[in-house]
Formats: sequence, structure tokens, C-alpha cells
Amino acid sequence: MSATAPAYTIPRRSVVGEEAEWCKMFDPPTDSPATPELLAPTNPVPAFIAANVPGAKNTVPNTIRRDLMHGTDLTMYDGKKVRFFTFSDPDVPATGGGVWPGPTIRAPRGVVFHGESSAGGPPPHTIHWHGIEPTPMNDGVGHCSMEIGSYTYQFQPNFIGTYFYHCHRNTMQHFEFGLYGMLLVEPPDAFSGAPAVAGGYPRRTAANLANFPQFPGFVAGDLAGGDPHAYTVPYAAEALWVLDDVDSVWRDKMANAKATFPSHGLLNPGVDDQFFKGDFHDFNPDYFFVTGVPFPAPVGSTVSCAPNVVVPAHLNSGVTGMQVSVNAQVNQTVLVRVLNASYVTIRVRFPVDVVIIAFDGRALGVPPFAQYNHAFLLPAGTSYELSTARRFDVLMRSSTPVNSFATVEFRHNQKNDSLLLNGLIPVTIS
Ligand SMILES: [Cu+2]
Repeated sequence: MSATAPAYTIPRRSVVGEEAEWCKMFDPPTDSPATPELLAPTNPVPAFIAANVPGAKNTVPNTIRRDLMHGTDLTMYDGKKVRFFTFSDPDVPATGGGVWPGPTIRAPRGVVFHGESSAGGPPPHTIHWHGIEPTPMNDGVGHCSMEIGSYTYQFQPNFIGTYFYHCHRNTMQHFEFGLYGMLLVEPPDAFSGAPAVAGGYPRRTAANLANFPQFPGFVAGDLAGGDPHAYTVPYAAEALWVLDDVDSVWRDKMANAKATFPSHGLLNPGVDDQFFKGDFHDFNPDYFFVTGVPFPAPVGSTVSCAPNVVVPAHLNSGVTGMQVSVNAQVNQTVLVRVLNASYVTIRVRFPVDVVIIAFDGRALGVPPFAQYNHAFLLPAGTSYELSTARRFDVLMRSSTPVNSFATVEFRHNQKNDSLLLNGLIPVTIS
């Protein structure tokens, strides 16, 4: 048997000349199906949120809920109103009007995770758990997974790290309009310690720091043997940098921008959808953000976001004290999680040496992939480039005070890499 003389063939229809159609693998179900092979969920975090966030409840035991909404106009720094799509958590009243980015989901490694989705705006929507590897039905990829009004997603997060969730129906509208949030996988015991520990810091994340003894508390250990802290390190402070851009003209002009997209079985799927027509090809962002906090200046500027921004516990699974700008003390280990949620290229520079410990939800040098990569030093001032949807996690620890900025360059990935904005994020270590 060989590639030129196969023992069997799988008949496939040629899609040559039909590039717009490739994405539609089957017509999705027309109503909300039951989750195949549904297990009892074991995620303790929904109960933790109900116990620690005022007004929150846990309607479905061990289950996180998300409502996907349409049509929130947010006011930009200069007064312009721009249309966003947002998530809310029906169990957390403070998110009721929809928030952007969506509420951060934290989950311990190894639980049976249930995410119950519903659609306050017109369906169809999906939730794609970016970087997790669920079954196809639970992957939430529009046009080739289910895409309906409500569904209970089921998966087991098996690698500690930084992920995100987003609607994957007509992605370049629903994701670009803001239907996403972070998904952070933590050690198995992250929510089973004393409440003061479970809801604050220090916390632990996955890393292999055998070559970086400046970060105390790293445990190598026996991952396969069940040690919940094997290949993890404690951190005393945490910052979340979700970098995003908005093209306000694109959002306004996009055909059918404020509606949803074709119903099941209508038109010619993947061909008559609007998303490759009109103005979708020309994306020129004019507003820039870190974790929803504006860089308040026009294209071409160098500008700082506000200092001292802390993510409220009701947007962070009940965990108190996650930061945007960095405020820490000397000799504290600080974890910075970075996501490029924009549609351009981003280059990140730190004002101090940092160690990159993970990419895209996989810790470097950690079994079972330990032989393929390793954590590495990124010297102060050295840029690191991220394309859309990529993430990296870095650790910083300074023995001397720092009063400076990290920089995030938004660069146009269609127009000669031209600089769109130079964003500054305060880093203060005192
Ligand atoms: Cu959607």
C-alpha cells in the first residue's frame, strides 16, 4: 500500500474553485441536542463562586453557565459608540447586561467540566474552548460542530494553563465583536484549600523551572503519580493581558452587522453567508484595549492604559486580586498571562527579564512533551510576537524596584507591518 496505490479510498467531493464552501461540513442540527455520553460534572468552581460572589448562585450543580448576547453599544474613550456582542453569566447578576471580555472561567485540571450555553441574542452561536481538545460535538467550532441556541458542553481539561472561550459561529463577526472570555486551568486542588487561599494568592501554575532557581517553590515531582503540584510553581501576583483591537468603521459598515446569520438549511451554506462579502476584507483597527481597558488615543500614538486596574472577583470565578497593570513587591513571583485577541500582529516587551513558561495552554518542558521544548529567558526590552489567538505565560521576579512599562505594539498585518499603536502597560514593583 502506498499513497499512489492506496488499499482503500474515501470518496470526497472536490472543492476546487469552491473555496468559500470548505468550511461547511454539514448542516447543523435545527434544535438543541442532548450532550452525548453525559457524565456527572465534578467542577467545584460554580459552588465556590456562589459562596464568594455576592448575589451569585449555582443553578445547575458543578456547571458553569454562559448566555451569548447581542447588541451592546460601548462608549469609546472619545465618545464614539461601538457595537459589541457580549457574554453574561446567568448565575452572577453583576454580569447581567453582558460584559466584555466575558467572565473569566477558572477550572481545576482533571474535572468533568460542564458549560451550559444559551443565547439571549438570536442564535445560532457556539462556544469553542480554544486549546482544549474535546470531542467534536463539544468543540463548538461553527459550521463543523453543533451551532444552536442551547447546549451543555462537556470536556475534561487535562493541562494546566491559559486558554480562552469564544463563539465560533461566523467567527470574524462574533469573535471580533467581543464574544470571548478567558479559560484558566489550575492545579487539581486550586479550589479545595482554605477559602482565603482558594480565592486569592498565592496560586500555582504549570512550569518546568529546573533551570531557573530564582523562582522558589517549583516542584518537579511525579506528574503521573498524582501529585497535584507536580511541575508547578507558586506565584504571588497575577496579571491578565487580553490584547484586542476594534475597527469601528468595519463594525458599522459590515453587511448585516447588527443581525445574525442565515438560519439552518437556508441559502447555500458557506456561500450565501455574508462573511466574505462587503467590507470584511479591509480591517483597519482604530481602538485598542488590554483586558477591556482602553489605550485612549488614536492610531499612531504611544499611550498608557490606566494604572492600578484590578479584575473584580465576579468576573474572575470568585478569585480576588487579578490585575491588569502590574503592582507587586520585590522578590515576588508575578505571573502574566497574555492573549492576542486582536486581528493584528502584536509585539510584547517587558521592562525586566522574564521567563516564558508556557504557550497556548501547554507548559514548556513539562511531561508528557518535556523533550520538545523548555522554558526560556526573554531579556528585558526584547520583543516577542504573537499572532491572533496565541497565548503565552511569563514569570517575572525582580530583586530591585521597577517603575516602568511593558509595551505592546499593535502592527497591521496586511499593510507592511505598519505600527498602529504602541500601548504601555504600567509595571510597578516596589
Ligand atoms: Cu455567536
